[in-house]
Amino acid sequence: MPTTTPPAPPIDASLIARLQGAGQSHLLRFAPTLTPDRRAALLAQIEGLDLSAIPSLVETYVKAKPTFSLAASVEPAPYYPNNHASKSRAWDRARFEKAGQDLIRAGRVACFTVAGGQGTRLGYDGPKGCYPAGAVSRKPLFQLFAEQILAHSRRSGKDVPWYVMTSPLNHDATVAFFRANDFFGLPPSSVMCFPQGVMPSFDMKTGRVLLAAPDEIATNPDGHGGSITALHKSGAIADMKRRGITTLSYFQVDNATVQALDPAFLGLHASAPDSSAEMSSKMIPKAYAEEKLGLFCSCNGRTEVIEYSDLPMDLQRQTLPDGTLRFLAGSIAVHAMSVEFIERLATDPRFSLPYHRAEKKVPCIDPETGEKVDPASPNGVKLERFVFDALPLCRASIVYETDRIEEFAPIKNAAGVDSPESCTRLQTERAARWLKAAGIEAPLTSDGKPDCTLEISASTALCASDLVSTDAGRAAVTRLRSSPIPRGANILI
Ligand code: UD2
Repeated sequence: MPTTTPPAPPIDASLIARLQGAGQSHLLRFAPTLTPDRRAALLAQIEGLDLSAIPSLVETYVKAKPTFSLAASVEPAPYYPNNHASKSRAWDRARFEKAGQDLIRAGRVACFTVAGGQGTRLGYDGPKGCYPAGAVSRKPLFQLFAEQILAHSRRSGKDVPWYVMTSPLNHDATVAFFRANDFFGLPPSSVMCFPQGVMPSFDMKTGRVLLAAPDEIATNPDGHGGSITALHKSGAIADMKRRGITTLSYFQVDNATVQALDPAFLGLHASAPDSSAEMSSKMIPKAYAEEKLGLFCSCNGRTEVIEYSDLPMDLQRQTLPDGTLRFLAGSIAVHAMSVEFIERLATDPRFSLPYHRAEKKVPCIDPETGEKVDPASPNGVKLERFVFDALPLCRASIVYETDRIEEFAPIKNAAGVDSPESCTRLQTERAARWLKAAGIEAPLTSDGKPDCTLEISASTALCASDLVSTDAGRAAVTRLRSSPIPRGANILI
């Protein structure tokens, strides 16, 4: 007997009405031509949209370009200087380092990596965490972080759980990568990957949601600010509470030299007198006024990050009498966050972070003809939320200065600034600096830069002092003493 596919059930009239009300009826244009399965998938995707919010999003962010309004009072945010003996603000490093170590030893700290970005600038086909970033070893970014987490876990005698936020676009590939690499030696039960939410991408001219295919809405990850909701929805917060985790060490997947856990920073976050222990941040001094880093500012008395594109350039160029930039504190997107703070925000029905608008090229189909469109110039608007917009929601928030060579070697672009090449150079400079402090000289070029490529594994040292204070560090230094580093060498230490 010939079998026939049963006709797809009619589309719910209330959905049709809601789509009409939101100006998005075109999303069903191809529904009659779809197989029941594909039609069901499209309808599920449409049901996942907050249709009632779309008209105002379109008016505010797509058809208009919201302008940034500067607070009445904008001052540079105060910060704890890297040099704890600094005259500007001395602080007791040993005390706060111990407080941070105690938190890690008590099993209260977990790492949290945001890895849901699309990595379009790098042009790498895969989750960015899989990118081979080790200067010598070519270890992937995920492995560089995993090895730090493992080293901290071994030293503290406590598992440090690791939460990794992916996006629906790279989740399966990320999980497969961890599995294929046996979680880089971490207990699989200590690694939790969960996808963030998505936003529909909009047609820049009409405000209509773009279709990626007749049966699929074009979407984009909802920004690292989506992490607050995703941590809650995914069950990650519940998991943290079960494990007794109180504090998250937040960092981006693109920074090869980030300190996955920094005891001094965690200690300041948890117990500095001016910290609410809700959300704290690390900064590096900007190298020059135009450097593209968000800036820590104190706006009407509250610490905030203002994107470099929003803070007027005349303010960014202001200098102090000694010539340093007045607005110096650039964000490297490293935060400490309390689990309680995230849960409080995520479960508050009034909680919402602002959207930021970006014009992008979004491949799609023509909603009239169904023909593929591969735009040569931006045709779409993507809306994202930024996690640092949660800073003003803290009761108080502190900023801690770190050192660029010690922990900021991001991979963002295929070449030039923040590229694999600059990341390799920075890893080498950091390794040469650590070795020098331990009495080992790397060969130098005439301009004083290392004339070799170096990488120090986290299992050898997590910081410069480990090279003289741990067995693994001392053994590495002894080996290098007996066979000095040749010019042009590639050495994994
Ligand atoms: C970010 C900061 C910038 C500075 C810089 C330091 C913003 C807007 N700007 O610039 O001020 O601190 O980093 O390196 O954040 N991600 C997700 N989901 C998303 C989008 C991004 O997980 O939906 C992750 C992404 O995988 C990456 C990180 O967030 O780890 C940064 O994303 P980006 O590349 O959009 O930010 P970037 O480099 O422009």
